[in-house]
Amino acid sequence: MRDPVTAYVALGANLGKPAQAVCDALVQIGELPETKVVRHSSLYRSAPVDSSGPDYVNAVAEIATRLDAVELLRQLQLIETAAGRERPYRNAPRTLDLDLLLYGGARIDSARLQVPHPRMGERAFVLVPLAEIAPGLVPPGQLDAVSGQGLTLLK
Ligand code: PH2
Ligand code: MG
Ligand code: MG
Repeated sequence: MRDPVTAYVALGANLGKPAQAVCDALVQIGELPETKVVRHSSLYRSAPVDSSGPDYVNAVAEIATRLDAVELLRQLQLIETAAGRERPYRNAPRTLDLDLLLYGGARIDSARLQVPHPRMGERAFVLVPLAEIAPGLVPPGQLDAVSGQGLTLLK
């Protein structure tokens, strides 16, 4: 069996009960086959960035998984769908968004999946929680660059 891979998943929600959806998703990710949640960040609140609707709740989880990246993505999308995720248009407000940020050191550029996530370096709602649990992965200059995007600690 393959060795576990360390991967990072960004969680976000701004419809329904966003904090509850993010907490439930952390549990569900830990229940995926061949997968455990190693650690997760605090929850953060922020205004929508290139999106609309209520404030978002965001977090990042570090996982160890034996699923390959495409199967992990498929499983994450099943969790999104079970949480009532609809996709009426790009960046629409959502009940749950689970984005695969990093999968070991892999670089993947397919139609369905890009890893590292192409926009992760621009977004405080990803970089701040990621730096909380994996400071070595976020260069300080990158954090400084997004520090103007308001983000408040939820719990
Ligand atoms: N996700 C987006 C677009 N905009 N803004 C915030 N604050 N949080 C998000 O998770 C988010 C967003 C697309 O996935
Ligand atoms: Mg997203
Ligand atoms: Mg997404």
